[in-house]
This record gives sequence, C-alpha cells and structure tokens, in this order.
Amino acid sequence: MSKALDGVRILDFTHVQSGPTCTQLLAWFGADVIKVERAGEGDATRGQLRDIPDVDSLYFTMLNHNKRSVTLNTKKPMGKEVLNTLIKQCDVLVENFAPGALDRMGFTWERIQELNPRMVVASIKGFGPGPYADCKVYENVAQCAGGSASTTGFDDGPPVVTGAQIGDSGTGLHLALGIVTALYQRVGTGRGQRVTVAMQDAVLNLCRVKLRDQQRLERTGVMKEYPQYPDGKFGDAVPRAGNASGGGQPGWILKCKGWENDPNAYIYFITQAPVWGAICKVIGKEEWITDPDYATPVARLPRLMSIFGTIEEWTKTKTKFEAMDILNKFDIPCGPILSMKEIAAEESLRQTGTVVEVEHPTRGKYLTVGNPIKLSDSVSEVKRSPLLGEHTNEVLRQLNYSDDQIAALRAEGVI
Ligand code: CAO
Repeated sequence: MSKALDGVRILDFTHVQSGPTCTQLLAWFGADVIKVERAGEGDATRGQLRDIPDVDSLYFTMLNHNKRSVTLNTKKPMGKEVLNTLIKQCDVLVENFAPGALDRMGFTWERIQELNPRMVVASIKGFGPGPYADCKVYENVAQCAGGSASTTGFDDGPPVVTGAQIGDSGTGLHLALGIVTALYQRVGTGRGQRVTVAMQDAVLNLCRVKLRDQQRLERTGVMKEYPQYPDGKFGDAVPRAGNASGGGQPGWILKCKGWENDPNAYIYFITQAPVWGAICKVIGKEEWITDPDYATPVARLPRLMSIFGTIEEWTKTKTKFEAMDILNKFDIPCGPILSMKEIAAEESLRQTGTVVEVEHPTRGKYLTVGNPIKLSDSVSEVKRSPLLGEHTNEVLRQLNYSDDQIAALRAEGVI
C-alpha cells in the first residue's frame, strides 16, 4: 500500500522532543526522514534517562521511529558541502535548535532559498518575536508561559504542570500540520516557505478555553461552573479549577471502591444535563429529578460540589470498571482514571496499533505509542528508531558520493 507522504524527503535537524515528534509523524505517513546528528554524540536524548547501559534510551527510541540517521558535522566546511547537497535534494528542513543556531551554521533562510527555492523550512522556537525570543525553552517553560500552569491544579495550591507534553509534543503536532499545509500550497505556487511555531503559542492555542474564561471573568466577576463558586473568592485572573470540566457539562473526579490503597481507583463523572434523570436514579436520589434545587443545570451550579459528594458515596461502592459498565448503559459520560500500567496492557489499544511492541537490535522488545492518526489509505507501521549514523553510508551513496569520498569524509571527522 502506498503512503500519504511517499516521495517527500525531510531533512530532520530536530532533537529532544518537540521537533522529533513532528518528524516522526511525517515518517509514519510515509515521508523519508533523514535525521542529521553530530558524530559521536547524536541527539542528546539517546543518552538521557537510560534504563539499559549504553543502549539508546526509551526517550529517544519512542520519538524517532521510521527515520534514517546520518552523522554529519555541519560546522566543518566538508560537512557544509554535504548539507548543501541534502538541502538541494530534500523537500522540507525541520529544526528546533536554539534561536539563531541555523543562521550561525551559515544556513539562513536566504541561503536555503538560493540552494532550493522549493524547500519548506520549518522551525520550533520557545517564543515568537518579543521579549523572550532569544530564550532556550523546554516543555515546562512553555506550559508555564502558555497559560497552562496558572490554570492547572487546585485553587489553594501552587501552579501545576501537566503530564501531557503539550509544550513539546503539542508543538510538534502543530508544526506537522504547518508543514503539510505548506507542501500543499507549494503544489500551486512551486515555492517553499517558512513555517514557524512557538511553543508558547502552541500551548496557548491548547489553553484557548482559559482565555475565553478570562474574558468571561472580567465581564461577570464569577465563574459559576468552577469549584470556587459560590463560596470562594474570584480574583482578577482565571483561577485553577481543580478537576472541573470547564465546559457547560460539570464534571469531577470521584473515588471508587479501593481508593484507599489504589491511587488510580477514581472515575471522571460528568453530570450531563440530558441524563440528569438517569444519574439520579442510578445513585438512588430520584427526588432530585423534580426538586427545584436540583432539577435544572442552573439550580445545580451553586451546589455542584455537594452533588458530587453524594454521587461519590455511590461510586465508592463500585470499582471504576463496574461504575463504567453501569453508567454507560444510561449514556452517562464518565471515564476511568487509567494508570500507565493499565494502558500498556489494554488489548484494544494493541489491536488498533496505538500501543505497539517494537523489536530493537540492542534493546530487545519495548512498547511505544504508534500513530494516533489513522488514515484508511496510508496505514502506519512502526519501525524501530535508527542507531546513531546507521544510514550515513546509504544516504551519502544516494546523494552520489563515491566510497572514496565517503572514506575521506570519515577521515576528516565530518561523518
Ligand atoms: N553539526 C555541528 N553542530 C551542530 C549539529 C551538527 N550536526 N547539530 C547541532 N549543532 C550545534 C548547533 O549549531 C548549536 O551550535 P551554536 O550554539 O554554536 O550555534 C549547538 O549544536 C547546540 O544547539 P542548541 O543550542 O539547539 O542545543 P542546546 O542543547 O544547547 O539547547 C534546547 C537545547 C532544546 C534548549 C534548544 O535547542 C531550544 O531552545 N530549542 C528550541 C525550543 C525547543 O524545541 N525546545 C524543546 C526541546 S524538547 O523539551
């Protein structure tokens, strides 16, 4: 079967997490992704958080599937020549160096355009133009600067970062969309263009509803679906909302049977208005169906936390899976709090290729997350990540370098 991005060649200068997330997605869709790394060291994540000595870390393997690895010192003149050739033969260059690094290497946008006017040049930076434009940025910095940390956690606690890597992987996803969009436009114009995504902007885009709430708060002074209402005080900025669902369908995380010993014996419970009657019946509070204090969403808002307390008395008598079974029969929206251990063992995720077991030559078998985007005509197979420089010779030969030239590059420490 063909792949959606067959024939697209990506020069992958990415490292750590944000950029590699993007190029891994493009590789899953069939692009030929050539990852350029420094000889001897490679992407820093190869050696980070290692669980097996001298073996590429899971951090690296899980972000670099389906790519080819080439070692190249792009600061040496002979390395720059190889890079010139790569730029001429690739469709997209993706990078997430610190600000200015590509320019310092001698590969400005103008220079790249001279070499290949069709090239799409895609970059991730921590911040866009402004006071922090020159800053290096990692995941949690982006979460803090993009509005996520100030709106995550409980009202009486400090800001909290989330485990979902919205700064890195979230930005990588945005960049991938930018790249395929630019390639689509190139079909008509014949020209490449620059695609840039700032991590702060990507996080803010994912926190859009909190900017919505900021404006609601400024107009009305109160957020009725937040747990602070009606007794707590609201300041002048969107507060942390604990586990409130934030939309028009109030929700909260409730204890289930076994919560005393199992940190994940919880369920997310949503009191969606159309199934209010069913909720009341399930938890044995049928009188709430007609009681004016409980019968309508508006009437329930000031007493949400006590309502969830009553529902929790019921959920505490069931395991999270028993509660799911019962609630789903009545179309009551809810979700079990699944641990990573449970997710890793979940058969349905294996069936869909969302959780995949991969064989690696030095690591053996390991689990990874496959492509979450399913295309019916371009099915993703997960292929192991490359060893450092595994494809250097192969790629150079494709670029018409002779064996003697390759040996000379090696002798000079360029590859
Ligand atoms: N050959 C020769 N030199 C190379 C090279 C190669 N193949 N690949 C990289 N280099 C050089 C770069 O040119 C740069 O050199 P100069 O500083 O002399 O210009 C140098 O290696 C280091 O690059 P860097 O500054 O990007 O790397 P770092 O480890 O110091 O910083 C990071 C890492 C992530 C903080 C920074 O790259 C960054 O802010 N990136 C943008 C934001 C981002 O993507 N952050 C998410 C990272 S995931 O949490």
